Amino acid sequence: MTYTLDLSAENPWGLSEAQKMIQDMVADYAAGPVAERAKSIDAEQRFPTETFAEMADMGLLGLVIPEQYGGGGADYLSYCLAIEALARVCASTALGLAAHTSLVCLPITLFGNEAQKQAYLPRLASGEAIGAYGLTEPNAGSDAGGTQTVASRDGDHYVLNGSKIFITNANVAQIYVATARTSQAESDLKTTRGISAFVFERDTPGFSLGSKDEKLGMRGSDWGTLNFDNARIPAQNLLGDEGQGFKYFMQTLDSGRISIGALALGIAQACLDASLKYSKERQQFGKPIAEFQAIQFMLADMATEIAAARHLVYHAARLRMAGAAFGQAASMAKLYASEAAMRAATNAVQIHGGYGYTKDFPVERYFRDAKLCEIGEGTSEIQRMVIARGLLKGS
Ligand code: COS
Repeated sequence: MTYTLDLSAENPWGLSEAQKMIQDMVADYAAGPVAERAKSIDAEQRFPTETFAEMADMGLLGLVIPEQYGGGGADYLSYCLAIEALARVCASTALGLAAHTSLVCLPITLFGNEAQKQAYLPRLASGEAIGAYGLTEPNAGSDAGGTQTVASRDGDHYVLNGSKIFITNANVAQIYVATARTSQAESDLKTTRGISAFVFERDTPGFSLGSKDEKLGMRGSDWGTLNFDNARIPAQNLLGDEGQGFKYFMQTLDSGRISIGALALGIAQACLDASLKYSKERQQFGKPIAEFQAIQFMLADMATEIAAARHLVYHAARLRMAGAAFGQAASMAKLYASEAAMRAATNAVQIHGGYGYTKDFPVERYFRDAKLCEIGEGTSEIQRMVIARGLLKGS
């Protein structure tokens, strides 16, 4: 597939009519109820169920799911634009939608069989079910291949034992995808080959939810622990082929990282918006602080880094849409955008001074939320590893 960019003053990012429509629709919606709830869901560490019901009605929960399974069939850049627009107002809401979409809807679409797609995608698209993705374990974080959750075959079931931690949407989901080791062969234990992926429901016998941690940021997004205590998952719920789960999950993360880049971009933009407004209003030494070069340089750096991050994020999405290799571009987009968001948030708090350190202004929330982008779906160090490995392989 090829695409032509139609750049103009009104459309500097070369978005299609459909992409602009989705961007505008989500931005309009986000400016209303999502903005109103952002502060309180953060303070109360509450998942905004009502926002997800509204987003389901708008078709946002199934945006990239193919139309034949009840979704919107939108392209990947449209989805990233939606995440960016939400994150500009409430990063927690954007994170919940991103985990549902790129980490659950996508792997079922890409690796599920027809029966699985029909069973799960329409429910995920309509909002009847929210999705959660279980990869991280107490001893398998950056080393995702260190998975210790075990799945033993027992007749027409797999019996799972182990746990997954730091799982976004854990307590609000009805449909989960997770990895477990199906091979205990000595040769497989040291590799990623014995790992398989499963899709299953919340009411699976032996499956339960564990503790909910107190978080620094992204407090309006749910996260928790998945426990498997002889959990019986029907063999037909194996996602794709046995032993291929690690690769499926890595491919899933390649896509997901673009949307985390978009999320970081939204936070960075919110930092710039707030800093511009505040620096024009705040008077010190007889004039607005925006007239001081020290502040102007911070604003200029933010704007420049946001533009660079936007190029990287949109380009990675477009590579994915074009069917080209995009893993390295996704890691670059995620790495740069999340670090740019953290720098923008640090400067936004600095520009706001003492007020920026209080809960009266939103920049302290942006600061706490931005940090997650440097950690979730692969730390900055993991992104650098992926990029460097690609370089050394010559891609
Ligand atoms: N797409 C498809 N296949 C991939 C892949 C990708 N992006 N990345 C790796 N693979 C394949 C490799 O080709 C290799 O296949 P073979 O066994 O056939 O040779 C296999 O998977 C193992 O790859 P590798 O040896 O590179 O695995 P490592 O254990 O070294 O791990 C990293 C690679 C570090 C990149 C991976 O563990 C990772 O991304 N970790 C971070 C996990 C993460 O993001 N966690 C966040 C929580 S999830 S929200």
